[in-house]
Amino acid sequence: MDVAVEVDRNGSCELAQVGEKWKRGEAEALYGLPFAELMFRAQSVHRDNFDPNHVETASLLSIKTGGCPEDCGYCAQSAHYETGVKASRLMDRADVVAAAQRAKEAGATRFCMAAAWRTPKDRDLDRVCEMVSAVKDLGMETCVTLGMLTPKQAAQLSEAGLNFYNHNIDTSPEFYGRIITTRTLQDRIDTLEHAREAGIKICCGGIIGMGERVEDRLDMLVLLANLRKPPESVPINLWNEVKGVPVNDSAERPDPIALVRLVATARIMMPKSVVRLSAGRHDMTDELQALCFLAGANSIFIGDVLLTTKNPKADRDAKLLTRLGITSGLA
Ligand code: SAM
Ligand code: DTB
Ligand code: SF4
Repeated sequence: MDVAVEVDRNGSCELAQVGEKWKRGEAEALYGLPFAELMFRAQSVHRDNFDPNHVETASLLSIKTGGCPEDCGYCAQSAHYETGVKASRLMDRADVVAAAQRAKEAGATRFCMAAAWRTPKDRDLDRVCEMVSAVKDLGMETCVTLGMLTPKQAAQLSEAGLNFYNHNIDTSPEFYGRIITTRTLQDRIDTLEHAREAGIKICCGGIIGMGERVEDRLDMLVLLANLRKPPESVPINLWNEVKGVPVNDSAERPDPIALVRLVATARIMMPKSVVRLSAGRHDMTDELQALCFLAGANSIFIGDVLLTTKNPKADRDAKLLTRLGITSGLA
């Protein structure tokens, strides 16, 4: 699938794609509704498609940290920036399986293994496939995020039993070039297609709080919703501050209500997708997270760390979900 960005005379950006379903104007109209109206619509869609009192719990493990050749301007693991993150080698399978077992005991139903690669080497992919099969044997859903994939690599992961591939578009087509120069948005769409073709479910979303405009956030949702099939999982990450990366120069904390509006808009535009309130929860109040769940977010990462940055402690998450009467792997 090709993604073409056309910016018309009014400055609006249209994504020309096969089977285009959503236009930016429609996303803007939803996003700009009076808050109560937007929330009512989002909750109605949520109830029609999910149990509104349930949140999915996933756990992350960085199986290969740092030293990444890509220049993603938000990331602690890029070799282009001095962030203080030490590069490490691919973990041993036994250590990964032990971490997955601990995550399962802590209440995670999905285990996501992340590697700071541009694209996996064949030898490394063989090892990751063994990890996927072993984690699956624990009875957990499996997800990996390894950078760009060829169709053959995607097929190999599928053969190993992989459930989800995480590969984010990160931001709008217009803002993308300000954040990453070492691979294109089209490269990312191609990888998503390879994973889909191989029968793997897609986990794809992005980040807010990198200096982008609200229009960029909406264009990101438009692109996701217009994919041949919207991603089964949509992670919405609030940029977690990392010292030493270029995003620091333009990052401004988004208005919390803007985050809730974006989650609600995502819920309406992608009714059947699980929307994950992903990075950034550590610095969110309980009240903001509760509003995001009301707006239709129905997945979180649990565990004290994400990849290199902080996540809320398990007891804080368990207490919050209990206070809200939300069922999850935690309670
Ligand atoms: N290297 C692989 C890739 O980029 O395809 C996988 C790992 S990468 C860390 C996965 C995603 O985490 C990124 O696409 C980005 O959306 C998100 N991410 C990375 N650093 C972040 C940060 N500081 N705050 C919020 N989200 C972040
Ligand atoms: C996603 O969208 N968020 C996760 C997961 N996919 C791999 C990663 C968040 C990383 C936050 C920054 C860090 O801890 O380094
Ligand atoms: Fe590398 Fe992924 Fe970080 Fe980009 S986001 S620098 S590809 S680890």
